[in-house]
Amino acid sequence: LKGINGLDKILIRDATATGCSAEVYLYGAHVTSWKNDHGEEELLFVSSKSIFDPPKAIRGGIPICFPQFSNHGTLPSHGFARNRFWTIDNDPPPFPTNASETAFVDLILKPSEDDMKIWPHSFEFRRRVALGPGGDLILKSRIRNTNNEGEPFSFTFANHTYFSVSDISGVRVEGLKTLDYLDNLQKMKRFTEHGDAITFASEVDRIYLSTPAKISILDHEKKRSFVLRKDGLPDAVVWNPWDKKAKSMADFGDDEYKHMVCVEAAAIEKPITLKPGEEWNGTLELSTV
Ligand code: TA6
Repeated sequence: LKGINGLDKILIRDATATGCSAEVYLYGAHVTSWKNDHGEEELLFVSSKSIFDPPKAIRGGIPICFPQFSNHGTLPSHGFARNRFWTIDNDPPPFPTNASETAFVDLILKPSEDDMKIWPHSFEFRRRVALGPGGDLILKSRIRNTNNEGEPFSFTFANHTYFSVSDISGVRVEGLKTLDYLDNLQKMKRFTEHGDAITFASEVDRIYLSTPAKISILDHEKKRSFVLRKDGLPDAVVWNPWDKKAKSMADFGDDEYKHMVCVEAAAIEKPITLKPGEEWNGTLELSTV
């Protein structure tokens, strides 16, 4: 399919249930829409001001941060996977076919010569976007060090998911109590979370460390929760830009911070190191209750 600005996108539909679907742009392997069987409404936030014009990343949906999260390293912020055109991976399914997946697409990214100039490591990054039972969204990442010999490489990673919420002031993130976090608004100083839930009354930009496999995001007004289930992704970033930072982003509406929250299944505190031939798997499953 042709998406915005003629960029290619793929729509996957749940052949069995009605209304469940997801769409992913080849640009960035970027998921920009997810609808499950709870009323077929759009569950992800994409900014109305997102420019869909490479090399700028799409604002919203689920950007992939690889091989570097944020500015923790020498690459551009969040690395370059979200700024590249991926291809459809027709090789033998890199992921065991799972009967519960009703529809999926497999995409693959390998570094270009230019990429090797800024990050001199050869890799294969395979990404499966799938729909599961009830229209759950399943995101599988498999990254392999394809250097035959030579050096291992290390990377940090995040599924930078923008969830659509009715009003950020009625949102609670649960499951992170007693955990340590690094506060990006205070020079990455380390704190411990004492609250039962994270609520929002100003900009929040934190990396929670060694988090549980399940995290919930409650939307009070909609009486609905997002549930994240993750494996291989120990950390979780919680971000809302609030008003001032929102105004500073050209591809983000001034008031849009009220209708989104990012909770990002990630691997940041302990970079992942792969020896030649080794691979890493990270899985994130999103559902609503
Ligand atoms: O995930 C939170 C964060 O690292 C924030 O610090 C903010 O920079 C956000 O990502 C968006 O980054 P981007 O490069 O997409 O504008």
